[in-house]
Amino acid sequence: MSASRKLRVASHLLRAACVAVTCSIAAGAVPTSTESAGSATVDVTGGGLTNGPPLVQFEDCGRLTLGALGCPTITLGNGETLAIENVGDFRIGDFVFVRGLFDFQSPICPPLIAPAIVDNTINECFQGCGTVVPGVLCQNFVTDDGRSFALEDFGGFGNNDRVWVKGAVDPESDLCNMGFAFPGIRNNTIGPCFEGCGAITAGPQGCSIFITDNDFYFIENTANLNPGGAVWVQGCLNPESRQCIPFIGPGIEDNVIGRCIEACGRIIEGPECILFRADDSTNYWIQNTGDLVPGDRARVIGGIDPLCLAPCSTGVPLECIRNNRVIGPLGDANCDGIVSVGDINSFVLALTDPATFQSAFPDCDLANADMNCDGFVSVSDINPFVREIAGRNAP
Ligand SMILES: [Ca+2]
Ligand SMILES: [Ca+2]
Repeated sequence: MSASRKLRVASHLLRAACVAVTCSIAAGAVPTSTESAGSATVDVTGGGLTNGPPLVQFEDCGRLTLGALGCPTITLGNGETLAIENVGDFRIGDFVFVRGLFDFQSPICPPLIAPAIVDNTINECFQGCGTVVPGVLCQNFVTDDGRSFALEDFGGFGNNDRVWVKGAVDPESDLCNMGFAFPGIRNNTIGPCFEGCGAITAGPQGCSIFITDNDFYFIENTANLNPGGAVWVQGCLNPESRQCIPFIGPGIEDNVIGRCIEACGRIIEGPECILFRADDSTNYWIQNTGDLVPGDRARVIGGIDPLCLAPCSTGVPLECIRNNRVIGPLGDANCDGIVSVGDINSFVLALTDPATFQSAFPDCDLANADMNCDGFVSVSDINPFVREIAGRNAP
């Protein structure tokens, strides 16, 4: 293995260790340069790697993929792929939690002698944000998709905390401690949930920085998305992240990353759930619909979750918009929740005198009157407004 490859692998182990330590235990815990890993210990910064390093414990989530030589591999969030010994009943494309031994020089994918995960267990992976709730039988973690799990480690988080969790799904766990099986997540890490849109930019030491309207963070996974473009990120917020040594600062770790979306369209009734049909005719599953109902025209601002498979059978795979806010219904210029002839006067006011509009309707978003979704309220919104009023109030 080349020196640079060793360094990259070592840095991955270090980051993985940081996540396990600081995103599962109270903020401020100090990871040392020598991380204990199961019964083995590896010096991840010193010369330990060059003299026949011991096998170290490895656990992480990734996508099952097929390597160049036909060997099963796991592709991690940072794009690194590793050969893997046991895949169980899982198939290529599944998102799995792998726990095993990291062998720097494994022969499991001949003729290569390469880093691999051996002697591993494999489970479905859950990775994402949700909320801690007081369950009937035991404290629960409810995912944004509405699934309930007991957790092996709640990390001191309590009711209504918004948390990020990653771990191995056990459909019939005993984590509820009530003498019967309950879905659980084992070997989990947990931390505050970060989610939002921003931009990636180059930081010091080759690190990447994620910039939002208010703040900036070191960020672990940038995928191959172009710097500067608007991206959506969901991950574990570590207030004292050490992913960009020697700096210590707020960092988003173990994150997923996708496109940001801001689009206008209509809320529609899908076969099994409510969908958002953007003006370019693309349908999306949408996490938050606010008070909107099918038929409403709206502006949606959120992120495309690259890991989401829409829980809504439409015959075609749907992308999911998460962590979104909605503005609308568009045309509801007096903000009484419905689009009607009663909105005509307030629409004219929004068009002609925005300041007076805002003082007359302090809780109303001026964007409700931006019918053509160009970011401004102008005369070009008049025709679409009239059409919306006529269309929504047709007999
Ligand atoms: Ca109205
Ligand atoms: Ca407009």
